[in-house]
This record gives sequence, structure tokens and C-alpha cells, in this order.
Amino acid sequence: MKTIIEPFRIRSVEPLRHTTPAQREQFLQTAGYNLFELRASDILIDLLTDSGTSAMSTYQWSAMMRGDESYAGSESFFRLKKVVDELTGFGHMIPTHQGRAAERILFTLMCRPGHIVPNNTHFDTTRANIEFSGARAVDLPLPEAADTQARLPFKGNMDVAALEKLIETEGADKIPLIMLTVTNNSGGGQPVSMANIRAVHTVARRHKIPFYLDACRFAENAWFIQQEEPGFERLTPKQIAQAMFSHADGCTFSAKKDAFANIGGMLGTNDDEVAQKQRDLLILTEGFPTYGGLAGRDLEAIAVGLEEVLDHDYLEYRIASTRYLGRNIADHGVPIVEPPGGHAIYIDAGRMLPHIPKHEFPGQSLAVELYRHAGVRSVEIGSVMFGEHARHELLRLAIPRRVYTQSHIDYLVEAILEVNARKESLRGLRITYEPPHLRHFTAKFEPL
Ligand code: PM9
Repeated sequence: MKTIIEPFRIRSVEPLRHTTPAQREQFLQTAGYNLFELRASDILIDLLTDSGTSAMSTYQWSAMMRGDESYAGSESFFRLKKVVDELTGFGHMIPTHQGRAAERILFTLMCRPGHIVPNNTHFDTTRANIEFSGARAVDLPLPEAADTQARLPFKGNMDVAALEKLIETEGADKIPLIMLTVTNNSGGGQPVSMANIRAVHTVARRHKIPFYLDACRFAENAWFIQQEEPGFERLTPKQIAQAMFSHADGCTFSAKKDAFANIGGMLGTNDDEVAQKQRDLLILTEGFPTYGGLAGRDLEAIAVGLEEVLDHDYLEYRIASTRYLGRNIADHGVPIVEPPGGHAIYIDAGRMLPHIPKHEFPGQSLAVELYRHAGVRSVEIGSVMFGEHARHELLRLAIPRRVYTQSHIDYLVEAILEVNARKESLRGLRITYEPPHLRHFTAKFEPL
């Protein structure tokens, strides 16, 4: 059979509520045209994020019932540790309440003003946490990735030549760690090849700089390697993921993505001394090192999720369903970041709406219109989110794991094509309020 189906059946459902365009206009005004400020019950299809929005399996729910809520030495911690140890091989696994808590601990310990942290592309929380420590976050994507239309298999790779140049010009002592985000979320959800992971590892080792993976979507990345990188066809996604982690000295991880958990994260490291310092800092704000700000039941959900996400049928369906959305809009004239990535489709709003300049936020304008037209929530990844660091003006349609079916995606395709048919009528926005950090979450806008 050629048809790839959702490899699950649905036993518990959540109703969706339709609203009218007039109601949605009212909701938008109240929200200051910031979709983060909408009430979730006023949204029909929510593609704001794939983070913490997954549907958990019956195995995860049942594992949660045996959560050991002991303050210290919880059995749930040891169950999770066993799974993580086998997957990553890192000597230390430190749970945190979510990915950015792991980032804050890592960067607080490793970064100082004057430091530089390179990455293929930093995600917003990573960049913000690095900058908060006084260090500078530098993106080193492939030069070819500047063209959203270029169809490269591993467009999320880091530019290794640029990394070497950075180390040469700035000096290795200014670079406390090198990061690689798999998949490259801000770049377009594009995967990173094993060859690139190895090459970055080699450079890092030569200069004695620790190398960390931002591993939020490690399983989706492993699937792309299996499908598209010669030499990996016969390995399982798990074996490939193990090989990915084997090249790194540590990782940050948000369990809200490729662990199907609604909350959670972790830090991994091979360095005993760093791990000790991380635990000491963890206790200050997150909690005791065997729970790290999570309930025992959360640790159980993550442990099961980390195994489920590496299932062949799940990953095949997951990547096929993202590609289905991407191809169905791109092949009908909507410019997307090519080729489709793992967890999301990114519309190139700058290219789609050339009449709206960067400073009037074409991505935000498209996000607002898609909600007004069809009740679909998406997120701008462009100048609102990254300010002057934005490379493109994108609108991200992030697909929660195991939540929406193909008819939801078909509805979405229809909505996007309808908005595209009258794209000239869209107008930009002006910011009327912005906070000092991560402004996209709470900024207010006014239509122009
Ligand atoms: N990513 C996302 O939607 C959730 C926050 S913004 C709505 O893509 C990477 C690559 C991420 C990421 C979160 C984090 C932080 C780190 N790295 O959200 O703190 O994509 O668990 O993870 C979001 P937490």
C-alpha cells in the first residue's frame, strides 16, 4: 500500500469550536493583534507551536499513574535516566522543567560578557538566554540556506568553514561552547546531516571547545538522516539518534517536542565537574536533581515518549504529513521554505507579500489574516521574533504531534490558498508596545 496513515486510533477527543470572522476580528482587537494573547478556545486549528501540544499515548498516560512523587531518589527519575542513558550515552542527565531552564543553567555557568556562542541557528529562547548572560549568540547557517527556495537535503547544517573562521578571528578562549540545533527550528525545521554533526565535533575537539546539541527534535532529525544520507539506510532511527549524541559533549533538550510530553526538559553532559555545578544551580531554582521542577509523573511520560518517538511508523507518518501540507500549498503558488522540514511548514511571507516591508512585519500580517479568515493560529518567525537578527520574514505552521488528522490539514490548505488568492489586500502592522526581552510573546500591534 502506498497510503501512509496515522499510525494510531483516537479514543479520547477534544471538541473544536467554530467562530465567525466578525467574532475573530473582535478577538484580534482585544489581543492587540498578537496571537499569543488569544484564548485557545477561540481557535479552530492551533499551529502556534509543536511544543507541549502533543497527544500522549495510552502507554504514557498509564505510566503516569505509577509516577513516584518522592522528593529525592524517585523511581521515576531512575526509569527516565535508564532510557536517556541508553539513548544519549551522556554521563549525566539532569531534568529541568522545560528546555529554556536547561539553557539558563548551561549558559549561566559557561558564558560571560565577551563570550560568543555559535550555533547553526539559535532559537529565540537560546539566543535570549545567551544574551542575558552577557555573551553574544552567533548564527552560522549554510550560505545556501539564505535562498528559501533552494532544495537541499540538509539545509539545517552549520557552515563549518564559517565556524573555523570565527574561532580563528575571535580565539577559542572566547567560545565557551558550540551548539548545533537539530532540527534547525528557526532556519525552517531543516535537518542537520550526520556528516555535519561529525565535522562540527571535529572542529570543536581540535580547539578543545565543548560541543552541545540543542536536541529538541532529535528523532525527526534522525529520520531525515535515515532517509536521505547515504550509509544510514539500514540503521534504525534509534541507532542514528545514538550516533548523533555520541559526537556531542552534552545537550539541552525540551521534552515538549520529541518526547510527546506536555512539560519537561533536561540537560545532558559528559563533564563531571560541569554536571556538579549544574546540579547546584538547579537546586536554587528548579528543584532537587532527581526531579528538576517536574512531577514524578512527568518524568514517566517523558521516559515512554522518548521510546515511542523513535518508532518507524510514527516518524514516517509525521514527516509525510508535514510534507503533505508543504507540497499542497507550495505547488499551488505559496512560497515556503523548501524543502519541507520536520515539525512545521514555514511560509516565506516576505516573498509572498513583497508590498509589505520588513518593518511592517509581513509574517505577522499573514498570521493575523489566517486567523481572521479561518480561525487558524500560527506564529511569526521573522522581525517580530528576532528583530534585526531575522534572516527571513517567515510564518510558521507548527504541527502538534498526533493531534490533527488529514482533513484538518486539508482545511488548512484551503484556507491558505484562499488568503493567497487575495494577498495584495493584506496590510502591515505597527508595534505599539514591546517588552525588553522576547517581545513576540507580549507585544501589541496596530494594523496600518
Ligand atoms: N521551541 C517552539 O514553538 C516553543 C517556544 S516558542 C512558542 O518552537 C529549540 C530549538 C526550541 C525551543 C522551543 C527551545 C526551548 C529550545 N530550543 O519551550 O523552553 O524550538 O521547552 O524549549 C518552541 P522550551
